[in-house]
Amino acid sequence: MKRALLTYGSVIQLQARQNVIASRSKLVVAVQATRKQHADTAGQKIKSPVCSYNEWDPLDEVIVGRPENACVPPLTHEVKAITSHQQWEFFRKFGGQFFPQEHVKKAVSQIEEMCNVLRHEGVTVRRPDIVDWSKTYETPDFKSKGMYAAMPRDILIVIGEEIIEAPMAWRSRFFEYRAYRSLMKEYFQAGAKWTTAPKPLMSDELYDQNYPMEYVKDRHNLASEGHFKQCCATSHKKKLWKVTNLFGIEWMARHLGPDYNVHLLQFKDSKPMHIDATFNAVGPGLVIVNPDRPCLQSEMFNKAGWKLVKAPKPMVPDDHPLWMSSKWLSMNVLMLDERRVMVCKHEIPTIRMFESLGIKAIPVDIRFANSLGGGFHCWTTDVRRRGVLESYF
Ligand code: DAV
Repeated sequence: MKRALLTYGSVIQLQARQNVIASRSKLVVAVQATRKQHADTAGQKIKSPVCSYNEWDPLDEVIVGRPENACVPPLTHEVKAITSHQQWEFFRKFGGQFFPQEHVKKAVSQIEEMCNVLRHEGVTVRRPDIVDWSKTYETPDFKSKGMYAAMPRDILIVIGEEIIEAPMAWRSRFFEYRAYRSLMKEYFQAGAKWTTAPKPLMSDELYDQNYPMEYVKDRHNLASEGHFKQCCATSHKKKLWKVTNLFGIEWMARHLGPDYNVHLLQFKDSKPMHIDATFNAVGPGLVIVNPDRPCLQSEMFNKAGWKLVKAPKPMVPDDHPLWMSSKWLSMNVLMLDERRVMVCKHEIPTIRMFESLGIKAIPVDIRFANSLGGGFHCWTTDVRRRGVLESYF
């Protein structure tokens, strides 16, 4: 029987020109699918340890990233395109070196505590391997070092019984998959379907060196002139994440096949990065939206009876370092099921919003970990949620 499902997806993040696929875990994809079980070579049904159809069914198993050995990315073109100008001095000074050690130590203990809370809530927690990210590496196309295995949501997505590994959009993240190899092999051997999407070469030609980095106004002009730059880029009209390109989306759509519909969502945002501090689907028919980044496809959701709830303003103090994100990590939450949400304990307005929706807040503090560029959603990848395919549109 054919059913439809809305899963959020790690779709395709890109950073480069049309002939590149780079992917990341954060686009909302609406999919229609027939649930299939994979058969082993003897034709017997085997159950996959990896299985998820949305982001709110009861969470059984999750991968939580690691701050250990995190290295500051060198200030390359693609990094400039999505980081705030105020941070560039930091990247210039520390690019290629470890993030400030005292800060990382605090992030490590906050993430350990987050793992403990998840376990206490009945979730199995898995971690990537510890890797030395300070090593310089070279491919025939570029040389880099870095960066970390802190944000598994950027690199891994589960759709049905398949786990898909995305190529990364930054050169400093090219070899990030190495931290997840042991886990991937284990899931594969236990019956998961495991796919790695094609990696871009990431040579200089891949990047649009003329993309206007300096002024947000220039980017707005680009949009109103109707230009559409794929590199580092996006316009007001077509928001692809700076880390998402059409080539990658096409790859994902074809890979998933005719049973799935992939919807492209567009947002007004001059600094687009990942979707989950912009638009976060937290329940069947419920999405938390960033009031500063309106979605151009809201109508599609309204028509289908979805409720779009505006996230309250974040409470992060101005002097707290956020090297690779905005303060909107406040809405970057993790659903443990439809009625429980892991949320920052300092974000009282966000906690109240969830409570008013009948969702119990599990407050945790990962502010030091936030500095590395993500909230609870970014720091995790859902491996297994108990649920079935449903139709939401
Ligand atoms: O502020 O929109 C969100 C998540 C980055 N991993 C932002 C960034």
